[in-house]
Amino acid sequence: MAKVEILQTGVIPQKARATLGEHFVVHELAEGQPAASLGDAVQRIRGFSRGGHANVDAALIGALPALEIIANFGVGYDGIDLKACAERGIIVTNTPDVLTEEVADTALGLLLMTVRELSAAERYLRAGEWEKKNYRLTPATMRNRTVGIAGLGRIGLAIARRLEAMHVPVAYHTRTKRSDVPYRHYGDLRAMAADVDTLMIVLPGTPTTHNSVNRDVLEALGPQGIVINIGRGSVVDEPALVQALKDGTILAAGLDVFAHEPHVPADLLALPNVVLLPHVGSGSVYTRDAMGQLMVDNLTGWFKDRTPL
Ligand code: NAP
Ligand code: 8YV
Repeated sequence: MAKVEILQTGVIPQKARATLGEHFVVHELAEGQPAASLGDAVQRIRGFSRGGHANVDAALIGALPALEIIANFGVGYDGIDLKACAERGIIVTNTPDVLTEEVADTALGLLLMTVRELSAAERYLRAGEWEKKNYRLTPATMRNRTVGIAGLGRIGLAIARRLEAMHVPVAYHTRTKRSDVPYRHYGDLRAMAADVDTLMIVLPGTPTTHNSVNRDVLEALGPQGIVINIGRGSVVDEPALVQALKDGTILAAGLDVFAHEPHVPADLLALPNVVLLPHVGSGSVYTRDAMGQLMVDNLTGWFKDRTPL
């Protein structure tokens, strides 16, 4: 039987790329390259492997009349036009669970780096400064902090469990109160920010979360406030965050995600009270390979018997 033809766009691990090649005829499309450059193949492409946050808009979906499924490499599927998919009955799959613990580990690392200034302390040692004087005692500590987690889904919960082990009190904000956790629930993000001093953002990038961490929320968090964003850059009003870090509205921030990746505003780069990571939440070979395998399994499951995982 002839292999199904699929489109691959955006970065995925080499291993997943090779596995895709075993199952499918793979057409590669670079970001920004028009679908028309694929010639007749656009009529035959039935599946789509979407890596690296590549933009999948209505025009691209419309250019693929036989498309049945878009398999996303990643749990967050912002950047895929879901309305256009729904109108055509196109299935969209993602890669939850397999990255949950890795991203939670990264979130805790970023939190500790920010609160205890660990990256600044390391830069200090490497610069030979320790020979002259001890690194300063950090103004912040986890010992008297309460963490409000915005988004207590798979990853938020894995972060909460780690914080519990560290004896750090946890509260959370979601639209729906969970019945399976002991933490205090807030339906209102600002109200939670007013009651905690550390905001851990694990929200997806959607129209309803867009810029929801705004000046108002940052003011409620207060001058000892620390913001960690491991969710999506679009959730935070980035200019408002920069201003809040500059004028002491909050103390510090640790960011793995940004509004316009991979661009990081010069204002943020210049600030001493921010720790910046290049979106590495799930970025180990082990976890990215697990995500890649799940993405491939979603495609093969669909074309075998219409059951993506
Ligand atoms: P999930 O299980 O779907 O959890 C999402 C959580 O957000 C749920 O608790 C949901 O609760 C809450 N939520 C959604 N919309 C909301 C809104 N408008 N207001 C308040 N709460 C809202 O997803 P996950 O697996 O934990 O992943 C979360 C996100 O992390 C992903 O979407 C992705 O953007 C990001 N992520 C980042 C990295 C990285 O490398 N930095 C890696 C993986 C994932 P309710 O529905 O009850 O509101
Ligand atoms: C990305 C992520 O998938 O899963 C998500 O939502 O943000 C990450 O795991 C990763 O950066 C590869 O694009």
